[in-house]
Amino acid sequence: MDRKRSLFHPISDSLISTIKESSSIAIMAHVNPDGDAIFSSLGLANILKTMGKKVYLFNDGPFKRKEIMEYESLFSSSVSEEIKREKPLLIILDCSTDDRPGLVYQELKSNKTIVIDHHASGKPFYEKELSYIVPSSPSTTLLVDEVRIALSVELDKETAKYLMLGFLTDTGFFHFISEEQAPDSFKKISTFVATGLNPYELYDKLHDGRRLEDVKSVAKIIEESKAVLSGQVIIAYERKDYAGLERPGDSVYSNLLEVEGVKVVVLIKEREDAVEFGFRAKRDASVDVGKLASELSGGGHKLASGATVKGMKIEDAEPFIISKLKTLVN
Ligand SMILES: [Mn+2]
Repeated sequence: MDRKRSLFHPISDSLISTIKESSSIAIMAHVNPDGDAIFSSLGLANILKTMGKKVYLFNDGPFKRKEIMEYESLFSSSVSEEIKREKPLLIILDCSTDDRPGLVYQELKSNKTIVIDHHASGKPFYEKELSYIVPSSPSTTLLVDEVRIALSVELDKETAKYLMLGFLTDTGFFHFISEEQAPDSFKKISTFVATGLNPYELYDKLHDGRRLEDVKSVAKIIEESKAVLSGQVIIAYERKDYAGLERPGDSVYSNLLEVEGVKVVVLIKEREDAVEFGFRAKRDASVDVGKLASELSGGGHKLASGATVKGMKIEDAEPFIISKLKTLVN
């Protein structure tokens, strides 16, 4: 990558003027929200409120992850008739396909829509002029900050906290950031920190407060994991009876990616009438799990992705995914 060029390409004038001209705005992100989905929603909401806009926050949930639970009450999962009549501008965050924003989206999908996202794969469902899609960005929150700059809104401490938390969850606290992403991202982080944020407090917010039972549930998943394809792939299972409170994926991936010789970690999640695959690849393994996921109609990035295969039985998942990965890891 050309080092002189910014990681974040310019935002179209029509996107900025559309926001400026809209008095009421509805914000949505993907269902089963993660930190980036919720914190980009909250950060953008703050920015728009500073501009005097009426802002509605929507998300179908569920708010399972510890770091987003406390914000659930700020989000609505249904759209009132009044809001439908108001026809707010829709801004969709962190979604690469039109099924990701969930059921609330169906109610407002005929409204004028802006999409801000950093996913590389997926089926585009947006108007190019009114979208800001930057796959090289480590999080959607950093793109929201670019929009803030283009709107000439000053950064306050609370907004900076949200934007930084989305970045930290999507990069596993700097773990998944590439050398191409680092310089421009760190410039942004320095402006966030300059508002008075303490990185260690944010680290604690993301990592502390687990219940011992949850940590033990993660340990159980790791205990059952196994190496295949000469140790290049580790497969783990999140069974239907998994009882941990939060989604265990992040802890499972970070532990198993530390194993010597591993290139890809697969988490096979047993769901009602479906199997969900989560993929994480080692940076230096040159395996693009984003491509693999999009082959399975899923989405994600080169190093982190996921896909759901409907109707698949749990016992078929492992041979299926091993046959897919066999050619990729060699
Ligand atoms: Mn994201």
